[in-house]
Order: sequence, then C-alpha cells, then structure tokens
Amino acid sequence: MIELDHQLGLPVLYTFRRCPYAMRARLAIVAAGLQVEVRELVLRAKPAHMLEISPKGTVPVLWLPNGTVIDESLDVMRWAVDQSFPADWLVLNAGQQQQCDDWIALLDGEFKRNLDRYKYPHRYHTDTYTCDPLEHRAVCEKILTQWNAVLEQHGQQADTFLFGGQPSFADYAILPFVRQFRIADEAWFDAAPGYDALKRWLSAFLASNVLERAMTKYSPWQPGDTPLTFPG
Ligand SMILES: N[C@@H](CCC(=O)N[C@@H](CS)C(=O)NCC(=O)O)C(=O)O
Repeated sequence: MIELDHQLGLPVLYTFRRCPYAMRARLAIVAAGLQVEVRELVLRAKPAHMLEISPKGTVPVLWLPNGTVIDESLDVMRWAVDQSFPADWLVLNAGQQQQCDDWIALLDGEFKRNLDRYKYPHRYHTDTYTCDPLEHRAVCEKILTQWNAVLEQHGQQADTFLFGGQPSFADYAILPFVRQFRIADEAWFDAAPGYDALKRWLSAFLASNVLERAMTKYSPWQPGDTPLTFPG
C-alpha cells in the first residue's frame, strides 16, 4: 500500500515552486525556522491526495499531523509565525496590522487581477474585447508607486522594508508578487524611472538567503516517493 501519511511526523506542504502564493507560505516557513515535508507538484497534474483534502485545488496546501488542512497562503503564513515568530520580523502594532491587512487586500485583489492581465493578456481576449496589457500594467504601477513612496520615507538604505528597518509579514506576503511583476518584462522594469526605493527593496529580497532557501528545487512528488523535508 502506498504510504501517504505524515511519515516524518511533520506537516506536509503541497507546493508549486513558481507560484507566488506558495512562495509566500514557504518564505514564512523558512523565516520561522520550521521544517515541513514537501510535496512539489505541477499544476496540470495535481496529486489526488491534495484534491481529496482540499478540493478547490490551489497551492499552497498544508496538512498538519492532526489532520487539519490549511489551504490559503495567508493562513499558512499565520500558522508559521504562530508556531515560531521569526526573530528578525517586526511585531506589528494594531495600526500597522491594519495597514498590513489593507496592503495585502490591495495586492491579492486589484494588483493580482491586473498583474494576470499584464502577464497573460491572451487569456482574457474575447470576441468583443482585446485585453491591453499596458493598461493593466498601469494599474499595477499606481499601486507600486504607493509602496515606493512608503519605502522612500524610510530612507535610502538597501535594507529598508515597508515598516522601516525590519521585515514583516507584509513584506513577505507582497514581495513574491512584485517579483512576478518585474519578471513580466524585466528590461522595462529595470529601466523604468521612479521606483528607486521599490527596486532596492526587491533587489535585497532577490539576493536574500531566505528567498534562496524558499526556492530550493524539488522534483514533482509521487505517492510512494521517499519523503523530503523543506527547507532542505
Ligand atoms: N487564495 C489562494 C490562491 C492560491 C492560488 O491561486 N494558487 C494558484 C497557483 S499560483 C493555483 O494553485 N492555481 C490552481 C491552478 O492553476 O490550477 C491562496 O492565497 O492560497
């Protein structure tokens, strides 16, 4: 019989390396110093077991040894920081928490909606509508301009985050999507004027040890494989 259970006694994380939602979950797991059993997948062939425990079929999915399933990326982040609050992260006060929630709502809503249309306009064309990627890039830019202004207020240092000198939940929830925005047209982004603070923030993240560890490559998991731990 194929063993699907928690063989290592660790939570099991179904994940897809390039997915920004899964990425934010892995970043929080790394930052919190936790270990999970990792099951990498490809989106076109999701493991039956993942769909059984989370029929909506999105990653990340975290399956705890007690059977609890956490299948929203922000909830996985919250779970991770509840287990062990990352030593270098800022503890948000009530006002900062509200700001963090508002930014993440803007990101997961308007920003993501427009990012998808900027990256994959062909998916949104219809017989009567031609999706213009640049229109959607402009909406994302308005939001990025706000974050650039916030970062600008904290000064010119390379290690500046949304709430100042320490990273927080907000930075790690948002940065995987800013990374995606850049990847959509790197030459344009790198040459675009007016995003100096945002570029410093993104560059520091791209060069960070936490991202490197969160992006470790795993082959897609299959039932019966020897269990692997993340971070490796
Ligand atoms: N609200 C979910 C969204 C997760 C999500 O949409 N993940 C994408 C990958 S980036 C996915 O799994 N899509 C399913 C598919 O493409 O089949 C979360 O925050 O976890």
